[in-house]
Amino acid sequence: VEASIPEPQRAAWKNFAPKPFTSSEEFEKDAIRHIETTLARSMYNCDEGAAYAGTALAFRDRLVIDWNKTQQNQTFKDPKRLYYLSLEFLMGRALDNAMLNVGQKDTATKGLSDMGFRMEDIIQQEHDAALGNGGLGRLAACFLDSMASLNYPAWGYGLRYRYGIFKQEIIDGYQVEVPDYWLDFNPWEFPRHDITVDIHFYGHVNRYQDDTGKTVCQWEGGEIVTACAFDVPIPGYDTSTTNNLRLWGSKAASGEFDFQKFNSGEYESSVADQQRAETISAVLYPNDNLERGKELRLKQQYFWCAASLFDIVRRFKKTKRSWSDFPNQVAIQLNDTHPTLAIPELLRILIDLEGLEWDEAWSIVHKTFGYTNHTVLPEALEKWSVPLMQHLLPRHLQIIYDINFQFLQYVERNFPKEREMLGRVSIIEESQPKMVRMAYLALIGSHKVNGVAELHSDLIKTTIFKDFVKIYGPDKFANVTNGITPRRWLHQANPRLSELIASKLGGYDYLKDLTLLHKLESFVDDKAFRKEWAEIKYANKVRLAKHIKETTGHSVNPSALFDIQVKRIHEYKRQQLNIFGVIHRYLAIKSMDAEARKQLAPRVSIFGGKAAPGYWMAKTVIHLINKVGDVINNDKDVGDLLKVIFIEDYNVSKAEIICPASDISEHISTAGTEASGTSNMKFVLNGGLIIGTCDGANIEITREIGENNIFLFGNLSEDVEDLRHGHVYGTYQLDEGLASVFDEIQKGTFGDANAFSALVNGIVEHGDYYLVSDDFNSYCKTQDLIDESYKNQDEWITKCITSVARMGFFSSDRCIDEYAEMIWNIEPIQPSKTTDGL
Ligand code: NBG
Repeated sequence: VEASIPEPQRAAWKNFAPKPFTSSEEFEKDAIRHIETTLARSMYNCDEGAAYAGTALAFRDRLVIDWNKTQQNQTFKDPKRLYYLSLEFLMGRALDNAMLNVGQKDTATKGLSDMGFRMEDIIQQEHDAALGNGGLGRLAACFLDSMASLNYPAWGYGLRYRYGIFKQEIIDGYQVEVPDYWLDFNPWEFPRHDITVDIHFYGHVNRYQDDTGKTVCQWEGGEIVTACAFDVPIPGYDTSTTNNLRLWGSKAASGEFDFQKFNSGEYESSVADQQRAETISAVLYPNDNLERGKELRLKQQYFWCAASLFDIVRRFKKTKRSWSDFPNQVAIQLNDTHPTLAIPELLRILIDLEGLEWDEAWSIVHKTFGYTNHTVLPEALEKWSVPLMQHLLPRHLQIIYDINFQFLQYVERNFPKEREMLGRVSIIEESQPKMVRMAYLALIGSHKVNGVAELHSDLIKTTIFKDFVKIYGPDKFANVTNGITPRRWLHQANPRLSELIASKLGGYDYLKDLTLLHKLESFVDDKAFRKEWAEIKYANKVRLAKHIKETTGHSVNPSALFDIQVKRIHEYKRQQLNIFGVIHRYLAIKSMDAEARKQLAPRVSIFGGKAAPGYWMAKTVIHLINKVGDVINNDKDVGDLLKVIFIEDYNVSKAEIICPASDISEHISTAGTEASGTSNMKFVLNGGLIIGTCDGANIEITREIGENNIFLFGNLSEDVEDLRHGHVYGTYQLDEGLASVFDEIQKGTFGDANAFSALVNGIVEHGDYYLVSDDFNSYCKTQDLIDESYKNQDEWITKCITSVARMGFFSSDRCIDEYAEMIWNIEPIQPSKTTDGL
């Protein structure tokens, strides 16, 4: 490798390769140079925005040096790499994370202060990179952080949406969506104008026999759109490893066709073609746990899969290895079914373009892919109509039929007495129109399928994939319980707590091995430690109260119990249960005498989260929360005893303020519906307790921290089905407490009752699918228990400290090690020590 570099070039690099700053003066020099020369601003117009840009660019310089080195080191050592295909990466802000991961935040804080700026204000200038909806996208972002921090050779592949998840405004209590154009100034991406891939859509397949008599398929006609690479550096914590996240943007192919149109005066239509091409990567679909089968979404999926695979194959081919080595060099993880087309696409490349036989190609493909399932909700399982797929991807549909044919033959051979199973497990659903079941395709094309928490991984084996356990045996299925990165979710979001923990544990090693937190248990009785712990929680609540004041105008008392539910609004997550509970509490307070009121811990119920723009029921829930807030917050008789706050536009950077400030957070999905949840982990890691159902990762959190440290309630997942069957209109009894809540709503206490009738009727008349009434009493009683517990602050703090000490398992580092060992078969590679990356 080295020999290929001409001597003069090597000498020049040796002398003049840029060196990262090491002191606050050097940082200032870099930042000011960028403000002057990259931004063309002077001392006279260096506002906070410019100071942010200068700081970001100075850190970017640092990252790029490590990034180049890492890539060079990986090219040189050529280890097996992992490619994480995800349609969502919910990254949030990058600057604070970059500063902390490279360990130079203090240097920059000092430098900025010398320049007259406060670090907190500068960090706020950055726009969130919000290329995701919720947990699935944020998980992908945590995974990138862990993969880099653990020195795994890994890449992320995604789409570069021009518009991320919409911004939410609350107007008159209703959600209003505003586009999120986030790319005005984005120093964290590098357009790679030289890395492009032409992506083919539509057309037809020409099948013929070549000279040797072999059947050949050629995909012809249709249109081409070009994918351009945009690279984002992902710095690891306390390592120079800096991995790559490659996002694809779409643009019109600069083929002759357009040029001819342009020359012949069809300017408008040539521009229209261009816009049509750019539409592919224009916008993130704003649905969480819901699929709607839109053609543009399928185009996005293929565009991104095809570009990523071309890139992966190109990199592999450079090493001149034989194809059978492909699975030894490449692991591809499918984040949900969104990238499932990568399976037929790799088969197409191997068979149609590289001339491999089916069996050899299939064996390569099958060893290469792993598939993570993130939901069992039927409305979220992707299916694409056969006619649509035939139209857009004719060759892929043929390949899918071929896969299905081989698979069904296998099933028939092995289970000759169970012919009725064939229809159930077929990739093609025999409906009108026929549909391609993407989860089945992903499962059949992968060597491992995993769920994201124990209960969920068990459930997929007994529900949606039951037949497949029989066909393939249980070893094809695995569990990898989700985790979160402690760098962002503790160190960055809660710097004081992180520092306090470090002071007890003798340093920050626990950020690299979160299980070290267990040593905190020996300090649980340490008076000074407990005092400081409580002070930090209080300060974090003051910080959130300030945010609430600034954004909603409401003053909340930081000494009150902060009860928080922030996540996407969804019926299965049951924000409706929470707000009905709030109304119930309100009615109880109204009926209490002065003495009883004195006994009650004041409470602030805090909500946040977006509803998909077309999800009417979810929007109704937001409306109800805001209307209930209007009434309660203005009821002088209630005062500080109860406040209801809806935080607008919940996103990653707000979560960083919110998670450290909870006393209680709510994770109250109908049992069996929330695959894992990850904010539950964030809240506990920041010293808050949980009220939750026996669902998703709540179960493992309970096992780790102990059942005395969590407030569980509600029916269990094994009982859900029977309870639903029992909900026959006219025969079943609504919970009494809930009935009184509904009466109040119907009286018009919270405005026009008709506005909320769908919500109420969904429970009273339409079967209460999410078991709100069944769980209501247990929920309210558990909330009362929380009031009691909170009064004993001594015990409460003990619970909090103990819980944090036992959260080590939930680091995303542990997940990534599990994936690496069990599914990807990859090893970390040590970063190179030399400057040229060799
Ligand atoms: C979500 C689940 C969450 C889980 C995340 C990450 C989808 C399809 N699923 O419970 O609802 O924590 O995935 O695994 O978005």
